Amino acid sequence: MRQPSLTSTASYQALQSHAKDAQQWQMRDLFAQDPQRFERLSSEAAGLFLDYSKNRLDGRTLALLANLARERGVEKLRDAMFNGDKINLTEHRAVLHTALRAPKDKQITVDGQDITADVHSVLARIRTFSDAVRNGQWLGHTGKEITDIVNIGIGGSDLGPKMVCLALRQFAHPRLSMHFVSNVDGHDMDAALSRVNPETTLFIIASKTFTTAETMMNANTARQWFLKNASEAALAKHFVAVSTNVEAIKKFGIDPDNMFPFWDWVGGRYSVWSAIGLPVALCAGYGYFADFLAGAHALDEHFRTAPIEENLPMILALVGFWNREFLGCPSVSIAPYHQDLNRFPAYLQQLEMESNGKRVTRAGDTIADYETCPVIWGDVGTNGQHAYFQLLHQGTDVTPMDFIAALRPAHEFQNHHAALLANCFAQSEAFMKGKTADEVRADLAGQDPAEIERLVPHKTFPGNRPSNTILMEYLTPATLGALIALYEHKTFVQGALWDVNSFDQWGVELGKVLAKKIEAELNGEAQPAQHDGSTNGLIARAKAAV
Ligand code: G6Q
Repeated sequence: MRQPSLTSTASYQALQSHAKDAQQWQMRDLFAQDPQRFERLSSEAAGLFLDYSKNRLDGRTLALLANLARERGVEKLRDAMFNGDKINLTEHRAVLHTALRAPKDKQITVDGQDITADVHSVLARIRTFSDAVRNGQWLGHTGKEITDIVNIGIGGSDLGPKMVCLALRQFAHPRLSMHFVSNVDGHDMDAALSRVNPETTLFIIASKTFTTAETMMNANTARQWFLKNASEAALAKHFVAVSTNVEAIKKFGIDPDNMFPFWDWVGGRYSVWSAIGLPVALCAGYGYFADFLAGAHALDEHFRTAPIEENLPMILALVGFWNREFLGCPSVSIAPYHQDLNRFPAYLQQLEMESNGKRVTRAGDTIADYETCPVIWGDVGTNGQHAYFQLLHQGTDVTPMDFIAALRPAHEFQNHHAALLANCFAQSEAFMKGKTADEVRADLAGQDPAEIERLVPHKTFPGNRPSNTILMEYLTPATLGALIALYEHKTFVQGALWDVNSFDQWGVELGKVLAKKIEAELNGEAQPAQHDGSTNGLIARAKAAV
């Protein structure tokens, strides 16, 4: 169905004229004028608190943005997603990662099939298997307990479980070390294999399609490495698969009893809640995996039922949309002030950029008069402060920030935690307030006046730079589940506003096809094809180096 173009809608145009005023606003003034601003522009759900008061907007901006969301049918599309309608229009698929975390009694059907029953039957298998590995009942082929788990997968079959296992480090089983091999670069596999013993290692081959080139190459290498000192019969104790493709896993030599299925209505980057999350259940235990799902479900229920103005994912999406469309911000930086969330920015990079990095509408029209997904990037605080925060404070682009922190630590070094939170809050304050030329002059008072004037422009901070702060009490499986679901739904809402299909990723295909051709040429299995001059030259240099 073809929607009227975004920019032609009445609410978009109302926002455009409102933005002419808002672009002149100084956040310092907005805070001075409204002592209740923090209370007014903050909201809470599912164990997460969102402060969005340090943005260049006011109540009217939000009301206009909420009108736009209504006019663009965001709530209708949300309901269609939860309902299992095939909203992934280019792949004719339902989008039901929310069903993976729904309770047993929730009836959801796809093509007449009760998928909640399917989901819970796989969860029961995950529970039995992860319990057996963790409590030492599942043994390697020489009778030893498993000590190392190597997950082989890439993209959505890697980033989620890796990020979550790291984030839940404090809940990890003391005997089990987790390894993640994703890159086709042999150094990745080499590093993992050099740290593990085949007798005590369990490999998880995680691939929805079981055809992904990198994963297949890594899986075959792991299999050959394992078979150097073991028979084919021993594979059953050391190789399991997570996939939708039972035929391919049989061909690879994995017993279908060792396969944990999922379904085509789970997108790769939304799959950590499915059997792709098996490493999480192994590492943290099934109970915590269930808490992780429950945390996400709590956020789902909030997203499904709360009015737009109080709805965390809606607000986060609308504020981001405002910054992108009307304040012209080309990127968003994610700053978790929690070391265990150090892979969270990379996870969000895939989630948001693969979902909404699109340039045609759902009906296939080229988007010419508005911007879509900004670049998502970042790293943990306080590290980033000593690296790229310079640009964020004084560079020519304005980059909105998302600060994420837990109010209480899971360690006993209270002084570290106070220092961490102080830095987190100080940064958002500094981005918002900046430092005026007069404040710099006051700081330098007493020095040579000419030297002061020379330094003033360098030491001035423009401020007025937007940020959100997301707080939780502790980083637990449940709050982590809610946090990821918050960003999933933010991504959904923005995709709906931009009218793009957030659930396909055709843009990754071209490079895959070309790489296959070039690989054959590098291996001497195909005649050199006619590439452009640069590509020909690079191939020739690589061949000469062999
Ligand atoms: C995610 C993408 C992509 C995918 C990988 C791995 O949404 O589709 O990152 O997860 O390409 O695919 P397989 O799981 O099929 O190996």
